[in-house]
Amino acid sequence: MAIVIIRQDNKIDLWKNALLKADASLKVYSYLEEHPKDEITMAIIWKHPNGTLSEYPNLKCIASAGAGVDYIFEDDTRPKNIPITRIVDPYLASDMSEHVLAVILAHLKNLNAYKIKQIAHTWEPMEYLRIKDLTVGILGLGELGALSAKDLTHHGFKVQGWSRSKKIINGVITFSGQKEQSDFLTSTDILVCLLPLTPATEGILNEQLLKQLPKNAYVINVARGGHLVDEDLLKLLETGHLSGACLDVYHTEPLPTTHPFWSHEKIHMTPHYASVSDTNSVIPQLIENYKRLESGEQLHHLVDKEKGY
Ligand code: NDP
Ligand code: OXD
Repeated sequence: MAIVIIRQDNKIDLWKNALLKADASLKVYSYLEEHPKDEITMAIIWKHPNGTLSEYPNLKCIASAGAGVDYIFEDDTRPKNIPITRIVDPYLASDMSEHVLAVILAHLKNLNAYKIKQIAHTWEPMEYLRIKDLTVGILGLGELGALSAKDLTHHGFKVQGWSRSKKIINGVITFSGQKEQSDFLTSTDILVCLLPLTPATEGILNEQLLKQLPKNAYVINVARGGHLVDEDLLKLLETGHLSGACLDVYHTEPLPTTHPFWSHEKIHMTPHYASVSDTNSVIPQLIENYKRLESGEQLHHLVDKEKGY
């Protein structure tokens, strides 16, 4: 049994060292080094090159190193009959919650608009918004969305959320399914997308949905670029229906330098770094699953392949 790490950023050594530090007896390889492919039973991956997963004849589990698994389903050459797991981690959830709070407060206090004015040497006070007057609506009440929702209530926001199945979260008004979507949208001033990207949610942030938000609503997409129809966002910012947006994720990452989002005054961008798996925190769950693979026990944090998340 052995583990291969497959990712295209510069973090392979970080992950390999963290695994070995946690358990020196593990056999861990980078997919870029010489390694015995028939010994690999677990692949710990993040945005792997398509095709690489099919090189391991005895692979028993695909473990996403992040919460999202959309990129795995996009690879049609992946082995389809083995389990996929994902990361569920308290820091991943609290880092996201802190990011969402920071973005919302920056919006309320016009911090990004002031930065633009500062660069132009313009002294121009702007009206600000108050927490007590605003309802934040969160699309997706899973591991990340539910914590964000709870945390925002502690700061005094009115909070509501929408998910596939009905949820009960203290202090949060919950909506579920297509039938309740409109009621959720029409009463949401700040919309936060924390849905997984699946065929059912692709392009969900489109004109038809965003137009149901009240005028001057603000949109935060921290889920996946594929949720947003870029042209529809630009159009609704242009018409003034939306007051602004903060985006962490994009159709193509890094976002091509020619994309209109880069220079849009009402769009605040971050580079897909709202919340990132902390190796020290998530390695124990990966090793636990690796041991479970060996003993044939049920794995933790399994992805439902039917639902795609
Ligand atoms: P979960 O799987 O725990 O939660 C997903 C939520 O979305 C659930 O409440 C689910 O409903 C709901 N949902 C899924 N499909 C639908 C649908 N068709 N209609 C309505 N609701 C739906 O995911 P996480 O909270 O762990 O993560 C969410 C996403 O956040 C990830 O998939 C990833 O893309 C993104 N992410 C982004 C990061 C960043 O840095 N920008 C970092 C980490 C994650 P139900 O509960 O009923 O199943
Ligand atoms: C994730 C991410 O899904 O970083 O974990 O986007």
